[in-house]
Amino acid sequence: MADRRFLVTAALPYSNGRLHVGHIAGAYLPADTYARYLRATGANVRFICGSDDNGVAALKTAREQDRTVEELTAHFSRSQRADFDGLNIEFDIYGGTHQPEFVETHERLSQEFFLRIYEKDLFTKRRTHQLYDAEAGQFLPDRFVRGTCPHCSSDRAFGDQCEDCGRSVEQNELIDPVSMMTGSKPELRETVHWYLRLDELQSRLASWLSEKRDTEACGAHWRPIVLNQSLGRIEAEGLPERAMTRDLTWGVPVPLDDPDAEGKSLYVWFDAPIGYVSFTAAHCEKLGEGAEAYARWWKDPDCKIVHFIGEDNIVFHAITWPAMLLATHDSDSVQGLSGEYQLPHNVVSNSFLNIKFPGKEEEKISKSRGTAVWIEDYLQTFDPDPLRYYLTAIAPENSRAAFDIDDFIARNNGELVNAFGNFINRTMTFAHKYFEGRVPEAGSYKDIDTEHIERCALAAKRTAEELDLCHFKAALAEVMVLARAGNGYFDSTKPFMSRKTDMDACGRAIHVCLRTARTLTTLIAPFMPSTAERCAKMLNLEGDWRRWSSATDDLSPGHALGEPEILIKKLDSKELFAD
Ligand code: B3M
Ligand code: ZN
Repeated sequence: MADRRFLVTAALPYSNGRLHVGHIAGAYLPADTYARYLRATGANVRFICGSDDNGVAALKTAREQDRTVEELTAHFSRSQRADFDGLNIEFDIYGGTHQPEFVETHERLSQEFFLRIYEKDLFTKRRTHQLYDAEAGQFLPDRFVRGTCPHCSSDRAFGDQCEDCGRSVEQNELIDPVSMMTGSKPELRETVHWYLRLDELQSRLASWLSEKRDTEACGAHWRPIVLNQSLGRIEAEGLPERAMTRDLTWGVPVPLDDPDAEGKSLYVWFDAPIGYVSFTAAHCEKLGEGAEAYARWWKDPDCKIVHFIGEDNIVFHAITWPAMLLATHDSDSVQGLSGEYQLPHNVVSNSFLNIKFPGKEEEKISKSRGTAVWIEDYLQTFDPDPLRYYLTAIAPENSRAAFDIDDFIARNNGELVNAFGNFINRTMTFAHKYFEGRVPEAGSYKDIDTEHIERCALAAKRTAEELDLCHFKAALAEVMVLARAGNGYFDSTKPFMSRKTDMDACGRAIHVCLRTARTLTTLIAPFMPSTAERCAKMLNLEGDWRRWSSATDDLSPGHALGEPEILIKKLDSKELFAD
């Protein structure tokens, strides 16, 4: 098979807080599931993530918590990484745009990127007026200023975006702006910034995005929410120039030999996506390939780049970032020629996740109101897989969904324990009890057996088709259909009866059940990796059992099985919120 290559990324979390279930459902879990699946199909995959350390978010939290921004971001970059580890979200590299190990390569690549666009004449230098806090002696970019939203009149709007309606806001449009530094009323002062000529790039972007409406032609399924938001934005308002620099000293310094560039950094949304590139470079370096080997992943049309993000990041990944990539091209080719930065093959976005506590109404996840389930807390009591299962089963793929605590417990104890766990356990215990822990002979299959074996193959095929389209929820449902079919087969063939009257029939049924368990092991692996490992151990599978094409392999009669153990435990909701 030709070398199929994929570069998979998950949005870089701001390193100024902890991670909750909404973050995981939004970008990280689907990305991990996808990377695991691609690997199982034999593809060559790099899975990249790391912390977004620059910009105002971290600076503001550091001020509030009276810590240095370096210390704060190092702390959260580490703790978020531990959360991912605990959930078996396995990146090839976890970088950090301002972490000591990565900052040098990151700054170099970000500055090269900026200069490349500068040379292409796609920045406009502009003298503008921006909000300035005279008491603090500094400009107030982005979230350093708060006010009333010009679109929806909410008072939870900041200098970049409104928390309530989600629309982007220019700081000069804010009504009654207040400085987040001192609480004072800011004044307007003159400053200079570099604006990306999105207007110049707009028509190429629009035609590139429009092609994505045709799944057949572009070979990827772009979710409607991504296309509607990005194309909708272009069609409704056109693309104005956007400032890509800020009056801040925390970040990547603007690499221009110009007195106006002094004390300025690149806008965090300019350098953050370049983090995907610089962490790829750091990984190549780590492997001894040299940093420049990143080009093999980023500038080669044979490698497919897939970004996983949450809905609030759509415009940045489907418009601004592709615009930046296009802006570096020599050619007019929309996708980019070999040797030029490739545009994403897909941008996969989920909607937000709400939360529903027992006895309460569904509500938004909010840090300040304490309505979140933190990963750190969850992992203190539970295994990662029940959460991975639930967040995929309810994935907010096309609309909002809610993490409902009662439903989480009910689905674990109902679907996972009853359908999946029960099937594996009854099969394993039966084989141990009546076949000395070995795979019995199949003899010759009857119709019911052949039909069931065909169902296993069909499940493998359907699950793969859904995963190829990034329909994770539907893919997991296919796996569960097979688990239920396994129980149905067990019930209909009644090995518990035939063992008294017809040992051949009994052996055949258990053989087919063990084969089904073998298939389920491979199919569940991208979703629930540690459960799959335990299944593989119980079945005593050797070799690359995660390989998708091996899912329907038969088991040899006489093959010795491992020790049976309870695969999935029942959960009690009290454990989750015993505070
Ligand atoms: N840190 C925003 C966020 O966490 C941002 C993502 C960057 S991806 C390049 O919502
Ligand atoms: Zn608003």
